[in-house]
Parts: sequence; structure tokens; C-alpha cells
Amino acid sequence: MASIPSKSEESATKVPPENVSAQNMEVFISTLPTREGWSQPMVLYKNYWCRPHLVGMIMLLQDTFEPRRDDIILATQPKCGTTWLKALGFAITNRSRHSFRDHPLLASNPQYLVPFIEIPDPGRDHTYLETLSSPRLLSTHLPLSMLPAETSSCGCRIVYLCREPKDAFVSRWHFENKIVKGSNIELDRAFDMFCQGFSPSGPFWNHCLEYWKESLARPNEVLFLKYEELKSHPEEVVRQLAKFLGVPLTEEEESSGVAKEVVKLCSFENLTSLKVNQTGGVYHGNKIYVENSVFFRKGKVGDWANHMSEEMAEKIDRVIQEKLSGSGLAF
Ligand code: PAP
Repeated sequence: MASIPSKSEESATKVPPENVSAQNMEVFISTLPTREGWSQPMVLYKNYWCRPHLVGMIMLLQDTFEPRRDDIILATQPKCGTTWLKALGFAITNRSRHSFRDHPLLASNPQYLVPFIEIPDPGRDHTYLETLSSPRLLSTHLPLSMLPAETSSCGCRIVYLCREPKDAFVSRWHFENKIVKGSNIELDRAFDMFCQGFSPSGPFWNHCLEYWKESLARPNEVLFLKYEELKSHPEEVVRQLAKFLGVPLTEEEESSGVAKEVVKLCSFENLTSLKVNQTGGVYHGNKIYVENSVFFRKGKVGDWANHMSEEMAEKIDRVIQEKLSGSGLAF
């Protein structure tokens, strides 16, 4: 068993010891910088803020996850369109198997049709991923630097969806106050934390930048998309996604309007009209009950304007511009 670092040895960038036992995990987590402010305290692990219980899961992932060449990983920062991307990815890659009239997306919340690699679905553990037949459609909220190294070398494909930071922030703020009973985080306070880089999976900009740079270096394996372009040209993005995932739309599919059908099936309006997304929910590993409806709120571009002052918008725009400067990425 590996030894646990002492507090004095600890640093925010520290690589965790391998094979830390379950008993020692708590000790290890207690050595990480901790900060409160969101609905639950968070720790800084490998330069990113996350819920403490996630650290063990990420470490387990490093040891157990074996990426396959034909895996597809849908990567997002929370609140940037995960549910939508999962729906689209599932609909595109499974379109020969299911008719649009009798589709799994009509009976299941998209979140549970595409498993997270770092967070086992309720009732399952990490071994579940190994039981899935290829090609696997998987998802993650982790930054690229936290994925097992083979993910970058095995040739699997990653689709990253990011979102305009002001809208992502507003969505996060609503979610935080909804998900934990009694949570009442003030907008101003949440805003300051977000601008400091302190948010779940944050700093927001570093998460985006890692995937952005990788998409420039390995365009055939990493596709970088924005929520806003998906909103404005959904059918084009569906075609782009299908092509990138190695299942381009055929001429026949084009003439029968498959892109349109996929967009309609996965649309905010359709998904929110379904009973499965209006009722029910599941308990997650951290004992939080997540209602299926919580993944849907407004689904709009620009809702930040209903919450932020001009001053706030200018500040966050300045922070983001500065952090992304020189990268070629802009919002
Ligand atoms: P997660 O981080 O918990 O996985 P995620 O799906 O990334 O959730 O974020 C939810 C946001 O996506 C919500 O945005 P809002 O708060 O600004 O409204 C949600 O409404 C939006 N969303 C979910 N499904 C869709 C969809 N089909 N089309 C467009 N937006 C969607």
C-alpha cells in the first residue's frame, strides 16, 4: 500500500499516491486544500476544484479504466450542455438500431444512456464500463489532464462541448441552489467565486483551454464544439458530429431528413415534454437525490442578461478574455 503524504508535503499539484486504500482515502483528501462557498465544500485536486468524494473515483479511474480505440468520450464542464450532447451522441451513433418513434430517448433521461467514466451510475460500480460492448459511448466532466494517459494515445475520439461562461455560470448557480436542500448561495458571492476560478470542475477557463489546445493538435481525435453553435445551426452540427464519429449521414438519410429528426428528438422542447424527464430521479454516490428534471431549466443562449448587471458581465468578460488570450479561443 502506498503511503499517504503528510500535510507539509502536500501541494495543489501533487500527484496522489497509487493504490491508496479506502481507509486512507479520507486522510489523503484531508491533505488537499479545501474551500467552502458552493453547496458542498470542494477540494483542489490536480489544479481543479471538485467535490471530495470525486477524488477517490478519479484515482480509481486511473487504475481501472482501459480506453479502447473505438471509444467515444463526450466531455463537458458541468452545465455546458452535457445532457444535450449525450442525447445527440446517443441518437447519432444508435440511429440504425432505433426508430425515432420508439426510441430509448423517449423513455430514459439522456444522462443515464451515456455513463460517466468517473462517476458510476447509481447501483453500478466502475467495472460496469468493462462490460459494455464496443464501440462504447461514454462521458466525462474531467479535464483532459485527469483522463488516463492512454486516452490520448489509443486513438479514441473525444467530443468536447463548451458554453459561453456567463450562461454556464448562471446555469451552475441555479443548479447549486436546486440540488442541495436549503442551499441559498447569493448570486454575487457565486459570481466572485467563479471569477476567481473556484467552481466545480473549475477554473472554468483551464478546463476549456486543455481541450481546445488538444483539438488543435489532434483534430481527427478531438472535436471542440460550442453550445451556442449547436443552438444556431443544430442540423449542421449533427452532420459534423456524425462525420467525426465515423458514421456520416448517407445520401438516403439526407433526403429522408435524418439530421432534422435527430435535432427534434434531442431538442429541449421535446425532452422536457417527456414524462421521464419531468418525474423521478436517482440517488448519487454522495447521497444527493438528483431529479431527472434538474438537467433542464431554460436551455437558452443569453439568459445571463436576466441575472447579471452590466458591470458583472464586463468583469467576467475581462477575466475570460485575459485567461484565454493568445489561445485563439473566444466566446
Ligand atoms: P450537467 O452539468 O449536470 O451534466 P448539463 O446538461 O451540462 O448538466 O447542463 C444543463 C444545462 O443544459 C441547462 O442549462 P440552463 O440552466 O441554462 O437552462 C439545461 O437547460 C440545458 N439543456 C439540457 N438539455 C438541453 C437541450 N436538449 N437543449 C438545450 N439545452 C439543454
